[in-house]
Amino acid sequence: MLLTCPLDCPDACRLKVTVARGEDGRERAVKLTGDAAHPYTRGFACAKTVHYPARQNHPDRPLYPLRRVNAKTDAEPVFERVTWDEALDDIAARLRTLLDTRGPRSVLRYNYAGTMGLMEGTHAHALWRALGTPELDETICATAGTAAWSLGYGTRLAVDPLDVPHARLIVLWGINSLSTHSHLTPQITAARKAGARVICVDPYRNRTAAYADEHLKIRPGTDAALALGVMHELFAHGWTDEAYLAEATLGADDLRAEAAAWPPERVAEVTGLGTDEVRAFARAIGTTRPTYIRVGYGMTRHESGGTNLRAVTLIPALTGDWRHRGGGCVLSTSGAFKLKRARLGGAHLVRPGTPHVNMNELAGALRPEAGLGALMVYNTNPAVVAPDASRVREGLQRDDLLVVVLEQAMTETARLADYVLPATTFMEHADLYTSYGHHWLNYNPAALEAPGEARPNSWVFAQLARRLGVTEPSVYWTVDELMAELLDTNHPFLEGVTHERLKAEGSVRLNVPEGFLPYAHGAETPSGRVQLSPAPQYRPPLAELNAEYPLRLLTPPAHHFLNSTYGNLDVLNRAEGSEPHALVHPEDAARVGLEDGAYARLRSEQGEVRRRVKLSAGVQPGVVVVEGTWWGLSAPDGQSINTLTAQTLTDLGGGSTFHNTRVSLDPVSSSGEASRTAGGRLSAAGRE
Ligand SMILES: Nc1nc2c(c(=O)[nH]1)N[C@H]1C(S)=C(S)[C@@H](COP(=O)(O)OP(=O)(O)OC[C@H]3O[C@@H](n4cnc5c(=O)[nH]c(N)nc54)[C@H](O)[C@@H]3O)O[C@H]1N2
Ligand SMILES: Nc1nc2c(c(=O)[nH]1)N[C@H]1C(S)=C(S)[C@@H](COP(=O)(O)OP(=O)(O)OC[C@H]3O[C@@H](n4cnc5c(=O)[nH]c(N)nc54)[C@H](O)[C@@H]3O)O[C@H]1N2
Ligand code: SF4
Ligand SMILES: [Mo]
Repeated sequence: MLLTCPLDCPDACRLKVTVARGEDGRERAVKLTGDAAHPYTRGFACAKTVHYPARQNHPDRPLYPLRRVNAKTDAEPVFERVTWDEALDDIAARLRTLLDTRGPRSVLRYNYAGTMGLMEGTHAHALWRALGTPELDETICATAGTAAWSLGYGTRLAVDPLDVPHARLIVLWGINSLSTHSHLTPQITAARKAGARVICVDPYRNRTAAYADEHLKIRPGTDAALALGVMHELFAHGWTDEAYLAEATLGADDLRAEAAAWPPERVAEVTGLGTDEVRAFARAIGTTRPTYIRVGYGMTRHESGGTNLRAVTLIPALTGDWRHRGGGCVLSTSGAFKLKRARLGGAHLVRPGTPHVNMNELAGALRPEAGLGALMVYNTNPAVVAPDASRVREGLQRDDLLVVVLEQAMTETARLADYVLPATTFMEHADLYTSYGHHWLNYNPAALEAPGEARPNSWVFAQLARRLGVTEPSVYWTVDELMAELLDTNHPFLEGVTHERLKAEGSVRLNVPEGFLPYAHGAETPSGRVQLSPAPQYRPPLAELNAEYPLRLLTPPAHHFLNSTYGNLDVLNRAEGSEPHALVHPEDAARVGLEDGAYARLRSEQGEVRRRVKLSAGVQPGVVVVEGTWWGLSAPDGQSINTLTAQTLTDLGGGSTFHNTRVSLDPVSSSGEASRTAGGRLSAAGRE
């Protein structure tokens, strides 16, 4: 069968899933590859999702509603199996009491993009909005980038990824695309075969840097300086497209004035690059048409991350690359999915004055004085992925806080729950999927019977809604009703993209024109032009490095993980080196007497972890890289890397700053316990 991958990844692949009937008569997924007929998936699934069947059939997967019977502060959780009615009646009663006595402020939904499904992801919020609980600002990943993009361009539109082979220069800037957007690689390779050069801008030699023709090993957080330096050269050498600037932009003079202050020498000083490197980079961009710049979220995860990204994304407005097929800049294709979203997720139910909680500030929201009585967690694993994770865990452990976790896996968040409610996977529920890396809209039917008593989020929330007396109809919509609503639009991009076709074909290309040039004549901003002013300005990090914290920690995604989704699979943990490693430059290691393979203590203002050191000349001196949000259970000290990260927000969009932590590094005398294998251990009572 063919299904779309639901994970938080730009590729939204079409997957070919092979099923086999087990001895119990139930069909299970046994093998997974990519659909060879899909023009973007091109027959391969990534190194991680080929193992999805093992995750779905994992022996520790929760299959029945579970109630915690021991204290949440005990090291090993003990759960007992209860019926759905027992669980739902008790949860609904406790929510009712909180809503009546302490008001909707006392209940918080906490969710992210564990599934990108519009039904099981976004629309699941409708119940909470009908109840008037606080709005969760979903800022952990993309909002700094989104806010930055919208200042310049309005909606996030993008070059068609199938047009990348037209580009003659490809700049991969703050994106480890070979790992995190792997289906872009065949497109880049095609461009390269046709003569394109590939440059990667990243503080360390990741897989993408190793693949590229050139790697600019930039100092973290300094991209605005490099972008302004490129602009300096574009203006100075007359490499700007004056016709485009006049027709399609506003504020070029402002940008010209700011860029004038950034000659290559100054850029080199700030970014750590060589003056000649900066000059050559600017020349390449200035003199190669089309230039395609693919940005990721990496450079946004800093205090000035929004501005840094905005500076980079404005470069093609100067070169006029937006007029050339395959040229321009891409953050996300998501703006092309012009669905009717007014009632998606109950957006129309949000009342004025509803309090907001920024999801990056969960640790703060869980402090007793913040007044929360219940946390409803779905599609996310905050005990591992949220900043300041040890405080998040302390909060989840409060005995006066009801923690309900809807999950497919016995995650560390689930292990801290009062109730674990077993969730279905994308093969077991129907849903609709957009993409942020291509232009296909996708539909999955419920292809496999759910094991045990696993249920979709939408089923659980409809059951709770009934018990809470909610009458708002959108809370009870089926997938078909949601699809009908979303497709009820006359936007040309959705012309011919019908319910019937989605069900019959599974993946339907938006009606985006062939050779789409999204900003060739302007942008979807209030003025209709690309907005270049106010000119972005470089700001050094507020938290400067000092004697106590001399190093900057980056914590980017791992090749074999998808955030924490695969952290319980031994095969993928092994592929990543069996335990998390800290990549350290030999000079930094020598300074404190650390050798390759030794254990080190990394300490930040938030906490400390123990990690095995891997020496690497591919890292900037002064920078430490720990790839992957490993489960704490797989780390030598049981801690998530987010024990070190802070709730600090970005300049735009209230985003996360995961690559901006200052740390110290010291040897530890004992080697630490041997790495443990992840996989939540269920008590006997919890298992069938
Ligand atoms: N294999 C794999 N794929 C994934 C994921 C995964 O966990 N694993 N996660 C998915 C998700 S949710 C997302 S959001 C995307 C994220 O995918 P990306 O956008 O690729 O990841 P980022 O964390 O944003 O980091 C990208 C790169 O930015 C670099 N970087 C950090 N700071 C700076 C800086 O100041 N300047 C510059 N120029 N570069 C910097 C990092 O070193 C890193 O190599 O990937 C998705 N795909
Ligand atoms: N240090 C550091 N931390 C980071 C990052 C980083 O680069 N560095 N990256 C950040 C980024 S970009 C992101 S997007 C976040 C991601 O963090 P999360 O959104 O928490 O993503 P995952 O860790 O993949 O966990 C998703 C969970 O959702 C569950 N799930 C999936 N589908 C369903 C479903 O249908 N129903 C239910 N009930 N559950 C489901 C999965 O089983 C899984 O446990 O992490 C952030 N954290
Ligand atoms: S995680 Fe991304 S690359 Fe891997 S199968 Fe899913 S959509 Fe494709
Ligand atoms: Mo993300």
